[in-house]
Amino acid sequence: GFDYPERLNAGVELTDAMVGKGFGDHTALIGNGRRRTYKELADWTNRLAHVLVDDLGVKPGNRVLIRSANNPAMVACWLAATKVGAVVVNTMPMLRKGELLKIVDKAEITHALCDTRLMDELVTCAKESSHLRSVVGFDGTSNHDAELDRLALQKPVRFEAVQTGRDDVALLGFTSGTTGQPKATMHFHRDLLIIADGYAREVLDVQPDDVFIGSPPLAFTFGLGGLAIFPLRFGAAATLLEQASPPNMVEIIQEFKATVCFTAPTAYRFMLKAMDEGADLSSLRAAVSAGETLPAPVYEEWIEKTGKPMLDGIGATEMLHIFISNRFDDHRPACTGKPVTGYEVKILAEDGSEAPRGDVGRLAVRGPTGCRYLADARQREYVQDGWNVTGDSFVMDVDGYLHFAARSDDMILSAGYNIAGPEVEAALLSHPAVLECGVIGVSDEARGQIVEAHVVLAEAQEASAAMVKLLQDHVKATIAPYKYPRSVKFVTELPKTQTGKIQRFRLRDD
Ligand code: 3SK
Repeated sequence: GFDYPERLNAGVELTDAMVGKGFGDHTALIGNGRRRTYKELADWTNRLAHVLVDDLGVKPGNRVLIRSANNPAMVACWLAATKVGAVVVNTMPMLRKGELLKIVDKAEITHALCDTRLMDELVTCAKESSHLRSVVGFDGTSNHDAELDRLALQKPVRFEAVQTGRDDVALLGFTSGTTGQPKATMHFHRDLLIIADGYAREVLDVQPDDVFIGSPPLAFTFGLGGLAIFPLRFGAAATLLEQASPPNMVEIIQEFKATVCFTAPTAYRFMLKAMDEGADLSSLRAAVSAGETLPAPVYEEWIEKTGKPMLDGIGATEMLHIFISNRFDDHRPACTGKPVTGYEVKILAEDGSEAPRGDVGRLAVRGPTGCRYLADARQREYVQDGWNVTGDSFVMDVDGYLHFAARSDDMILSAGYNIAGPEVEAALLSHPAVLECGVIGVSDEARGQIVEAHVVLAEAQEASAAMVKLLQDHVKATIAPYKYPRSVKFVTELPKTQTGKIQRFRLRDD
C-alpha cells in the first residue's frame, strides 16, 4: 500500500518539498524558451498562492478552472491552486464557450485562471454562468505581463500552504463521456502522488536526470501525470510544448536530449520516419504509448530502430492514470501488458460474471486512485464494490496479459483524443443545411480512428465538396476543432430502430 501522512498537500510535495530534498537548483520546467529550477517554481507558485487567497478570495474547496495550452505558467497555476486547497479543473485551450459552460456548471466553478490569449470564450461563458464570478488572466508566454502575474510579483515567496488531508479532493478530471455531457471524477491529494510512486516508479523508474516530453494536454490526466507530476515527483525536468506536433517533438527531443516521451502511436510513427531521415532520438529511454491501440508493426519497428521497447499502457481519467502497462523487461506486441501494482483487473462477460481467459469482455478495474464520479448516477451503474466497469473490451490471455479488443461504446478514439459521436452530431445538426446525421469512428491508419459523419441534407441543399467544407468549418467553430468529421458522407436516410433511434452500428457496417 501507499503510506502518506494524514496531512498532505500535493502542491507542496511537488515544489517546496523537492527544494527541501536538495533539488532546488535542478531544472523543473522548460518552456517558452526558459528553464526554471525547483526553487524558482516553488517561489512562483507561492506568490501565485498569495494572490489566490489575498486578492481573489479563493477558499479551500472552491473549484478553480485553469484554461491554457501546455506551458510552465499553467503548471504553476495548477500547483498554486492545489497549495491553497482549491479543487482544480484543468481545461484545454480548444474548448468553446458551450463546452466550458457545461464544465463550469457541473463543477460549480467559482474562479478561473486563463491564459490571456484564450480569454474571449471564457469571459463569454462567465457572463452566462451563475457560478463563475472571477476570471483572471495570466501570461502563458512567460513575460509576466498580465493581471495575475503583476499581482504575484508583489507577493512574498513564502506561503503557508493549506494543510489539506490526504483524502481531500484536489482535482476534478473531466471526460466528455459517450453522450457529450461531461462527467467528472474526483481525485484526492494522495492520488496525485500514488500515480508517480506507483506507475512512474515501478514501470518507468524515473530518475532526477530524466527529461520528459510529450503531446497530451495537461488538461487530460494522461498529460498532467506524464508531463508534470511524474517529473516533479522525482526531481526531473519537464519540457512543455504549446504546439506538440510530431515535428516539434522531434526537434525538442534532440535539443534537450529528452529521455521519457508520452504520446500516441500517431506521433511515434512520425518519429520512426524522422529517424530514417537522420533524426537522432537515441536519448529516449522510455517511449510510452497510450490513448490509442498501439499497432504491432509500430512497436516492432521501434524495437528494431532503437533497441528499446515501446511501453504500451492503458489508463482512464476515472483512475487518474495508467493502470495496465507493459514493462521494460516484460513486453509483447499487440498487448497492453499487466496491471500496475496496486490495481486489480478482471474481464466481465455479458452477464457480469468473470469471463474465462481468452474471451472478450468488458474490462473492470479496481485500485487506489478511483473511481469517484462527481454528482453522477453512473457511480451506481458503473462502480460496484470499487470495481470500475470501463467502456473498453479486452481479452486476458492464459498468461494474464491483457489485449485490447474494441471500444464498448460510441466513443471515437482519434489521434489520442476521445471524441463523443453524439456531440459532433449535435454540432452538425445546429447547421440549417443538415436534416439528420449519425457520427461514427472509422479505422484510419494514421490516427487509429477518424470521425465520420453520415449526413442527410435538408431540402434543396446540394451534396458537394463545398458543402463538406462548410459543415466541417461549422463543427470546428461550434466545438473543439479536433472533433470535426474528417470524412463526410451524404446519404438519403439513416438506419433506425422502430422507435426512431439511429443505429450507428449499421453505419459502421456500411
Ligand atoms: O489510456 C488513456 O486514455 C488514459 C486516460 C487517462 C490517463 C491516462 C491514460 C493513458
